[in-house]
Amino acid sequence: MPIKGFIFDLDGVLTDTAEYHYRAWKRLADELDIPFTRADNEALRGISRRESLLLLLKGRAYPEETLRKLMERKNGYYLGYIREMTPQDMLPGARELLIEIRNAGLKTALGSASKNAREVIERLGIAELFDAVADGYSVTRQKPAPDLFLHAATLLGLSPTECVVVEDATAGVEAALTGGFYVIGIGPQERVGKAHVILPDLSKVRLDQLLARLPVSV
Ligand code: B16
Ligand code: MG
Repeated sequence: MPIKGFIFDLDGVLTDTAEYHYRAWKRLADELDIPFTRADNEALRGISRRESLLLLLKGRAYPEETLRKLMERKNGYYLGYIREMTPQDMLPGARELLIEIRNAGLKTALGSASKNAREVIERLGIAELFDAVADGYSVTRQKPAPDLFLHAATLLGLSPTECVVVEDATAGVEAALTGGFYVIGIGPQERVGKAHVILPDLSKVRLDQLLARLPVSV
């Protein structure tokens, strides 16, 4: 089946909000006196807010109400950081590829675990470049479950085998493969090695070359 649509992850693919997530989690961890490094933050890539908090707490138990307040506090810090985002914060080549895909008549969706995804794409000035948005509010089971990408494909009216998912996280690549999508992994082999195509980033990436590298049966 030919490719008819692309589903883009947000953080780590279109923009680098991982840095802001890191600063917000680090601030919370410092306040709680819990050690938290950039390496620890790497493990949170593509993981939901709640799962991220549980990883940060490293087994420390808190009542549900406290967990909710800690997530709220972290998100407040994060929102403060992303308020400074502008269209300049797109990662190299990402906007150009999105535009090229749309000009070719293919559909585009966002498939991000973030509950702040809509605000981020507004700030980046790319909200109009998506036919559909699937975000942290769209499904209950987060990556590595395939639900978010399956939801995005449904919104586009396409089947998984007609879609390419572009992801930077191990959990996201796994989610897309489980869902039966073609996957482009952005980042190092050890992180996205299971994807069909692996790229360091989206700079200078051309749509026709990308499609030619996918194992699509026509
Ligand atoms: P929020 P993505 C993910 O975005 C981030 O990679 C991950 O670090 C974050 O915890 C998650 O969104 C939830 O974000 O706290 O804003 O709801 O990579 O799926 O675009
Ligand atoms: Mg990501």
